[in-house]
Amino acid sequence: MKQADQAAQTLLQVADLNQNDPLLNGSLLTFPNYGQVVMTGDLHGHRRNLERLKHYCNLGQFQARHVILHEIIHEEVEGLADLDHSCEVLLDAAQWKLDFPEQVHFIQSNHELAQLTRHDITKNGRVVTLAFEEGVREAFGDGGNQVLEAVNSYIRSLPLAGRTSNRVFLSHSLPGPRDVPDFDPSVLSRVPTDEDLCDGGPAHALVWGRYHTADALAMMREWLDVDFFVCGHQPQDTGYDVVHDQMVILASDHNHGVFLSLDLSKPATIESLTRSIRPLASIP
Ligand SMILES: [Mn+2]
Repeated sequence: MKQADQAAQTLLQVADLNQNDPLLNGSLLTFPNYGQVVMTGDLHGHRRNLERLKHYCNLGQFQARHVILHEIIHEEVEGLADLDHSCEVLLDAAQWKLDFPEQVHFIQSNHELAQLTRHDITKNGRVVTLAFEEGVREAFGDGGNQVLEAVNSYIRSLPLAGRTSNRVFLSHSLPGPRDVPDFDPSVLSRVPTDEDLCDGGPAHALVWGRYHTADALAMMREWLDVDFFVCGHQPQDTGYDVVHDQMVILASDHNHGVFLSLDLSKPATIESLTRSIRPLASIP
């Protein structure tokens, strides 16, 4: 089979698995009261950290362990002329999902959403959505567009968030303080529409928000009926931050990156969440 056919087929299979995830209700993954969820921060094409996660999770051995990945694409490259190879990391993660469909989960992020809606994001002087497309065309030649279309199907299939039975909400981000009063939490109980996903829609707000205030988090806690949030999105040079004792922000896209292994069978506290954070560099 042609390399592009194979890549597209993998992504389409994963899109189908995402939409038919037994844990999915609407656009929310609901985790049981046993086992663990390994929550990550943004990955941004960090191949080595994905390898470390696979090594740590050891999903074949630990069948009650889940892992959530998000913002896998749009690699931070050294020079302006360097290619973005993050599609290879996405394909690697997709293969992990095919190997362990009930344990590997993906959720929506603003970079993936921007790739789908062709909303330009500029980082360090380059438009990352275009750099991604260029990287895919370079890797797959004439099959580039076929792979990009499959990437879009994958992105469209992504759940918006996860919720655990011990009352932790897992998402790429949360609506920013200005968007919280108008946020429509019922978006989590449906498959997001185009309107939900575009600027001004609740799914868009959920993955783009920054600088959360204590009041905004308190409101979200009440609406979502949760106690704590674990997210990525806001860069963390030292790996993580704790905001207003309610929200943990993780980064998994550099050498000081971390992940959080959440025990689903015990009540979660901000202390237990913080204690469960591990540096990726400690994993072989
Ligand atoms: Mn982000």
